[in-house]
Amino acid sequence: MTRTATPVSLIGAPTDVGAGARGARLGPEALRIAGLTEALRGLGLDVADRGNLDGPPNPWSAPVGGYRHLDEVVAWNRNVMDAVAAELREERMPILLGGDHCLGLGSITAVARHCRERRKKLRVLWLDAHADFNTHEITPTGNLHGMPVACLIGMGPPCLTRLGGEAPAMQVGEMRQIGTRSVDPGERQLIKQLGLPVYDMRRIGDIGIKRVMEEALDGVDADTHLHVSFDVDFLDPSIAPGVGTVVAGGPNYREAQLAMEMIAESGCMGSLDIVELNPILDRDNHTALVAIDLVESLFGKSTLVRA
Ligand code: 5AB
Ligand code: MN
Ligand code: MN
Ligand code: MN
Repeated sequence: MTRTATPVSLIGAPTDVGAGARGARLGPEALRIAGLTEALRGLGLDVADRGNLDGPPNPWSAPVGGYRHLDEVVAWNRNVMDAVAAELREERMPILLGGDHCLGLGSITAVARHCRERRKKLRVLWLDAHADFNTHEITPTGNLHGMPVACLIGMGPPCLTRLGGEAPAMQVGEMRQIGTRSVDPGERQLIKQLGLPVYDMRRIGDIGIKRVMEEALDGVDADTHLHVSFDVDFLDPSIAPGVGTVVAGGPNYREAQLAMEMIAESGCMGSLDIVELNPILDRDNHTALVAIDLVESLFGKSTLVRA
């Protein structure tokens, strides 16, 4: 029996207010031009492109009190949260096209609220070279794309931690970080102190991406809403150079593809962020094409010959 796939909705959030480099604001167009809608339709999915959200421009100013562009980040995240919530209410799968990763806060806040309303378990897979676990006290940059995970578990300014009303939006134990390889000293301490589950690159090297994904997906069942937050800098820069913060030593093409295939096989993905793509730093929009290939795997394109 074939299950009817959930219809998907693309939501563009063209901003880089949370980032340290400009250019992620062009991410949604780069993904569209590289053929995201066509690729998903090619897999038989019902795709609606909702266009781009609006929000304040990037003031490109210095951090104040440990935060850069806090008001702008709040405004964009409110819009993202509302747009993601609207799709979930209509039983559609929201795909957030970032934009920088501060937007994961709005997206996951909406998803977490949806899970509470529907009494579903939440599991967030944070595919990223970075932990994004800074607070205003320990951040080396003040850039809010390095803080969404801390905000989600209730550490941060109330305007962000209480974006959805209640704080915290989610518990540390509901997240699995995968591909981590660049962690600031303060983040490292906090990860240890709070027990954030992290599958860093060393772990992937030690036990392999297959075991890592089995463990990260352990306990995910029909009652689970799986949210995938795909920071494109998760990928090794040799295959994905078009991101603001490249870190060498990431998953290669096949490792990333297998990770995505295994997520697809869980059948539980209910929402997705594609963030941090920076076409200004890319060549011929190649990184967008790689990201789309991998998103196709997330939606069930298989390398199994006898599939
Ligand atoms: B990304 C850094 N840890 O906080 C910071 O790309 C980098 O969303 C954050 O993962 C990278 O500024 C944020 C040095
Ligand atoms: Mn990130
Ligand atoms: Mn990152
Ligand atoms: Mn980045």
